[in-house]
This record gives sequence, structure tokens and C-alpha cells, in this order.
Amino acid sequence: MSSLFSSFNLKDVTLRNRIAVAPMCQYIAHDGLVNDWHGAHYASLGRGGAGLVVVEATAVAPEGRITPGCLGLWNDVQAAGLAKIASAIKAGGAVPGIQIGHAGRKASANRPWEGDDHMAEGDPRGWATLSPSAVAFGANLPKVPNAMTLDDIVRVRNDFVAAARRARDAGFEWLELHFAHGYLGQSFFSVHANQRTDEYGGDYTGRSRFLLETLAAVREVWPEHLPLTARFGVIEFDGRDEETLAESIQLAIDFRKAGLDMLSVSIGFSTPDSNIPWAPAFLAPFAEQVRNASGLPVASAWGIDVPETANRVISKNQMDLVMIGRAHLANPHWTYQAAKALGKEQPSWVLPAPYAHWLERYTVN
Ligand code: FNR
Ligand code: 531
Repeated sequence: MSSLFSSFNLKDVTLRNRIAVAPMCQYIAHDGLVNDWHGAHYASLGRGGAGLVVVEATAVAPEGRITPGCLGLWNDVQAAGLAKIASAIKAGGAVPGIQIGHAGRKASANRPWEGDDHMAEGDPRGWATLSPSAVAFGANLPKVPNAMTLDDIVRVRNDFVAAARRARDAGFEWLELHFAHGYLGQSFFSVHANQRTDEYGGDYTGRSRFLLETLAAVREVWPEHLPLTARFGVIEFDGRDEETLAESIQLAIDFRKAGLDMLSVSIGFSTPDSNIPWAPAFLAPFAEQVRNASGLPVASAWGIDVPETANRVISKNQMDLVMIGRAHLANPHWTYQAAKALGKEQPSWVLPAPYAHWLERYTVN
């Protein structure tokens, strides 16, 4: 039986435990570049004890940023900055991962603490957005996107490939494609966003085409020996859940056949008209269902923020990794304290020697 503190192997990568820091946008970049905040933030998470740290959603193209403060990986200067982040994470003993994505119709937004809504029409900081169809998300994100042409589709797929290549060369050892949360990948899959009548819309085959083609193209440049993963919303909580889950399971199977190594099971966030049943680890049964039906290893998040819950979902085999987000903002050393709480008093295998030597003799209260 696996436990939270058993190691995890995927391809040639070994994580020291089953805990991953979930990708979390910091929204304080300029021109997509990392700065000293990112350096401090990711270095502390790397040494905090988690097995994997996934760097926040990083845009493959300028128009794919959620906000003007999002990171990018569409040029070599951005890649050089991110190489330092990968190195800092690795120095702390965690495996450095990065999530690359395109925000689609949710792009051109204000930062969460500045409104979390679309920038007003005419705001010089805003930009035109892209989506499968010219249909707005609605609610706080009313901007109508431009429907992508076939040339746009090829260009964005190539942008994913170029970003993956840069991530590889920057020293990241784990790549996650952001196909979740109502951004571009999820929008191609979602009937809420995709009303195309060509080969990229319509039935399951059409709506999954962009995701599967992008995955296959990235797999060609991302090293075979390193994990290639995707985050995808398998459920929307919009009243159509049986159908969405069935299609999502088919997609997970097709992802596996196309070379995906793990799926991070999340929520679609494709419509403001959803009714999400927030509760501790409420996605765990869906993660388990996808894992069992597809044969893909899975990670999942949402409300897994106390050690007992994290240990339970791993021990029950509901998921292979726990993704822990906000609790890591509160405490970058969440893993170390979880080890203490669960009676795993062996800090030397969750912390590097300069901390472990002292903490073996000291009790954190
Ligand atoms: C997020 N989340 C998120 N998800 C993602 O796939 N890419 C990202 O860049 C971000 N950014 C982000 C920023 C902030 C500030 C928050 C709070 C969340 C979602 C995140 O990865 C995670 O799924 C959720 O936070 C739920 O997990 P917790 O926080 O309940 O452990
Ligand atoms: C989704 C979220 C919803 C509700 C609470 C916390 C998080 N995230 C998705 C993120 C951006 C911030 C909001 C990404 O996937 C980039």
C-alpha cells in the first residue's frame, strides 16, 4: 500500500514523496519574465519538502496570458529566467516541473486583487483574445473572443511545442499542459465554448482534436524519459456531468495512447453556471474513477490541505499524487510538518542536511 511518504517513480523521475505543490499564478511578472519574487517563492517551495513543485501557468504566447502579470515562455530571455527557477527548486531536493498553457477567452484579465475581471474595452493594457468560437465566458469575463482560424490553431500548437522545448532546455524535468479551468485546451473540449462546425468541433472526435494533436506534437520534443502530464477538468458540475465524465474518461484513454504519462484531474470551469460541491478532497472519487477506467496515473487537488486527508487519498489508491495549493502559500514547509503530524520523524529524507541535522534534534510545535 502506498503512503504519503512513499517515493513515486514516473518515467526516469523519482519524487521523494507523493506531495506536489500545485501550480499557482503569482501575477507579478512583467513581459512574462521571472523576477526576484519568483526566485524567493520557488526556492522556498523547493526546499519545503514536497516531491514536486509545478511552476505556475506559463503562457506559450503573449495573448495566452491570463493577466499582464503572468509568466511566459515564448522567448529565450524568459527561458533563461525560468532556468534559474528550475535550478533553485532542484537545489531544495524537489523535482522542478512547469505548467504551460494558453488562457484562450479568459485572457486579458485584471489580477485577482485588481478585480479578477476582463479589462475594460479600450484599456491599453488589454488585448484581443482567442477561442474556438466567438462566445464569451460571461459573468466577470464578458469579452467576446475571436474564433480561431485553422492558421491560428496551427500557430498555437507550434507555440506549445516551442515552449516545451524551452522548458526542456531550461532544466525542467516534468511538464504539465494546462488543458483545464476554462482556458484554451478546455474550451476546445467544452460544448459551452466550442460551437465550431469544422473538424475541431462537433462530436467528441472534433472537440478532442486540438488537445490530442497538441499533446502528440509536444511529445515529439519533450524527452521520452521525462514525465509529460496534463491538467484537465473532467467535470463541470453544470448538470451534464455523466456525459462530461464519460467523454473525459475517453479522452484520458486517448491521452494515454498519445503518450501522456499522468493526468492531473481537475474541474472544467467552462461556464459561470456551475454548482461546485466544495468539500475536503471532493474530487478524489472522480480522480479514482478516471484512474481506474483509463489506466493513467492521476494527481488531484482541491481541499486536500491537512496531512490526514492527503494520506487517506493516497492510501486508498484514489490518486498517485496529491496536489496541494493554498496550504503551501501558508506554509512552504507543509510537507515537513505533515511528516511530523503523521509520526514520520525522519526529516533527513524530506529536508536537506543543513535543516535536517538540526530539526532531528528539535521539535516544531
Ligand atoms: C491556482 N490554481 C491554478 N491552477 C493551475 O492549474 N494553474 C495555475 O497557475 C493556478 N494558479 C492558481 C493561483 C492561485 C493563487 C490559486 C489559489 C490557485 C489552482 C491550484 O492549482 C489548485 O488546484 C487550487 O488552489 C486547489 O487546491 P488547494 O488550494 O485547495 O490545495
Ligand atoms: C481557479 C480557482 C477557482 C477557485 C478558487 C481557487 C482557484 N483558478 C485557476 C487558475 C487561476 C486562478 C483561479 C489557473 O488555472 C491558472
